[in-house]
Amino acid sequence: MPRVTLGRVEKSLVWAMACLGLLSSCSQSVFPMRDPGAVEQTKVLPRVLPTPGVEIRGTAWSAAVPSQPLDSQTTIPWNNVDRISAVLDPNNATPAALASMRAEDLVLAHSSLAGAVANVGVRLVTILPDDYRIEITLAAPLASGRYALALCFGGAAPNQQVVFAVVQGDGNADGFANIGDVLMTRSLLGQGEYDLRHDIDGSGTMDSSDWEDARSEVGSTSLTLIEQPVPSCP
Ligand SMILES: [Ca+2]
Ligand SMILES: [Ca+2]
Repeated sequence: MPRVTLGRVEKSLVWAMACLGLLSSCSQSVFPMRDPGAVEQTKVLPRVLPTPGVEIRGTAWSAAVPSQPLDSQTTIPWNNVDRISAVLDPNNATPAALASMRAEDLVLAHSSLAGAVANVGVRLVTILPDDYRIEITLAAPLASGRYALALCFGGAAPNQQVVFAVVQGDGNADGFANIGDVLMTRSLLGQGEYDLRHDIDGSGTMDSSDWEDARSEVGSTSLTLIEQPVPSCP
């Protein structure tokens, strides 16, 4: 039997006939219909990207000192950190969803060295939807203790928490602020070397005020003794 080959015109006619006879399937293949229920099922809650994740800095820091990544394994040694920024996963939040965020959707809870948990006062929340970035300016610098930054989106419990610790003056990152930090700061000063972790005020230079700041923090408690704060959503 001779093989029949369809030309472009014939193929178009066959396609048109198929569409007329099976209108619903044709329209769905050409113009996929969106199931309203499917939109709800795929709705996901915002979460912080692992990289760059959360960054911190002090508004009094030198502009030459870059924001520092928040590493939950390492203490924050600076004594004037009052800004936290986070980049959210674009796969979990649309710019429109971010634009509708409220300041109450972000909660920062603090567990003090004595173990008391309280929400931290926030002065300003800036949301940059196109960059998926949220920026929190605190009412006061972070005191020593453990913190949990929580994202709250309509639920009683946070949908994500980022936990971190502050031990002001802990330049050598061992979890304690003690004489070892003071001696190392003094040694660096003597050698004319700069280390951001020992630049306790983030001024971009090391001088006697950093040494004094480290000395004033001697005796802070190890954070392993502090309970993790549990933020409550509004
Ligand atoms: Ca230390
Ligand atoms: Ca300094």
